[in-house]
Amino acid sequence: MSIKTKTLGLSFGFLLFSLTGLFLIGSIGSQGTSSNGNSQIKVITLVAKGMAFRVQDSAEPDRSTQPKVIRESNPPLILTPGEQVKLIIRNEDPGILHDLALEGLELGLSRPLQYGQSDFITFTVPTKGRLEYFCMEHPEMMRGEIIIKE
Ligand SMILES: [Cu+2]
Repeated sequence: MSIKTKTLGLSFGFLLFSLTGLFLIGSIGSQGTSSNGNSQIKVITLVAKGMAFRVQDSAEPDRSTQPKVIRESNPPLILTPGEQVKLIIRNEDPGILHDLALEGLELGLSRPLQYGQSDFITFTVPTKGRLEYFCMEHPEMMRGEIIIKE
């Protein structure tokens, strides 16, 4: 067994490892929409933190990586008419209950979330009307606009 063969084996292993890495990065990049039969669902993750909603830019909550959170409080969500949306909420406020509801669609979680818990609501964006997302526990502080735009 020569040293050369061993090095070759190592390089091959490294190549495989790199390819796997690239594949994983590719999967993460496409997380924003997931296919469900013949329809596309847009996934948006809201994090309740510091008595406000923030948008997490990766689709699914993933505790293994540091989530990248957009700092803006209660940012407007821009959605397309007819689009199917999965709105995930995760409570990251220790000791405070939060939940999520949609004004204009009369839709909401059936129970508030404890710290660390998450849940979601799914809905189809109406073609017209006015929507707002809000926390039923703190409807004044935690409320954001949903802009419906073609
Ligand atoms: Cu709240």
